[in-house]
Amino acid sequence: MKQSKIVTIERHIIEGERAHPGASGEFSALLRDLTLAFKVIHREVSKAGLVDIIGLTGKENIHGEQVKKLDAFADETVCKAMDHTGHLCIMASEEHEEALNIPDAYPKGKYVLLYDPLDGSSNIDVNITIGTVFSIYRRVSPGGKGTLDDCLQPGYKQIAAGYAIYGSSTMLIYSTGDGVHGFTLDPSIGEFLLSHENLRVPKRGKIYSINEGNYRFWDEGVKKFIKFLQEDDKSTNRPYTSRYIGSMIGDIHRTLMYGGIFMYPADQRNPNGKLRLLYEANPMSFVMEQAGGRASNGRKRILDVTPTELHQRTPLFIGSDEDVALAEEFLHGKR
Ligand code: P6P
Repeated sequence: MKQSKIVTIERHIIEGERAHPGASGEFSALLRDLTLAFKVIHREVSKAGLVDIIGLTGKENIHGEQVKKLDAFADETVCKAMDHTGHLCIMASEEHEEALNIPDAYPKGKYVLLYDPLDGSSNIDVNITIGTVFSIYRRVSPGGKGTLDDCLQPGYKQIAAGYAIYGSSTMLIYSTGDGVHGFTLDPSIGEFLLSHENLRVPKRGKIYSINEGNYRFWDEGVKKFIKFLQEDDKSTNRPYTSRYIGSMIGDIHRTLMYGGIFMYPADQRNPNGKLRLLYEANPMSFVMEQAGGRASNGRKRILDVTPTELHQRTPLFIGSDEDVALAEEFLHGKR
């Protein structure tokens, strides 16, 4: 029987590094360190119901949201896995108001890590898919401790981005700019194994994903777009199906795999949208574009937005190229 090639993420990272002559190996080591954090978070998420780690910490994060125990655990796990490695000059977490300086005792590196430790955490207690999202940039400051400018770079400057998704299986989906690759964790050996090489999002899908409970707050263009997708017109592959988990990781991962569009628009309550540019929109947009998809804030490409603050929010329209382009036509009043 032909033994299928077992490709661990470590092997995939090293082979990717060899494709970039002159690569220092430091970037590969950074990615490997990050995958350790994902394995530790997977272990806690997979037994969350059995130990006293679901429920609330009694604290609020800077967004006024209740911090779940698993949120706090995931945040600390990523921070502790990365702060001493010498790869990073600074980090920023969706759970912390300020950027996270690398402790003085540790060497400073040439990379920047931005992360959302556990996106979708409001779903933890009901066993719905959640995930950890990350972005990696090269530093722009000259040396030593990193600065806020290192964190406030436009998304097209990302050199890698991806997410761990804790669902029916735990997967790691990431890109370093050479396409998107998916790895499935085999808990029996504790390795992420290549399971989805060169993921490509369909040019057009049949699924739209949005919280329809916000209908009354939407702009007219969004309302018209959703109504258009719901019309019965087989010649243009409509009506679409609606799917909404309420966990961005799950909704966008499904969109990546099946095609279609995920939307969290600005509305009368959230004039800048709800999702965070640095920790959610930028990394997911980098991955989606690398898979042949598209990501917009309704007016411009997400990755072209230059951030002005760590926790700024953005409207997000992300998924199949043709579906996002169609949404933009409705948003611009062209349809
Ligand atoms: P709503 C989860 O709290 C989250 O940040 C994203 O994961 C998700 O897409 C969104 O909020 C859901 O928001 O307003 O539809 O409940």
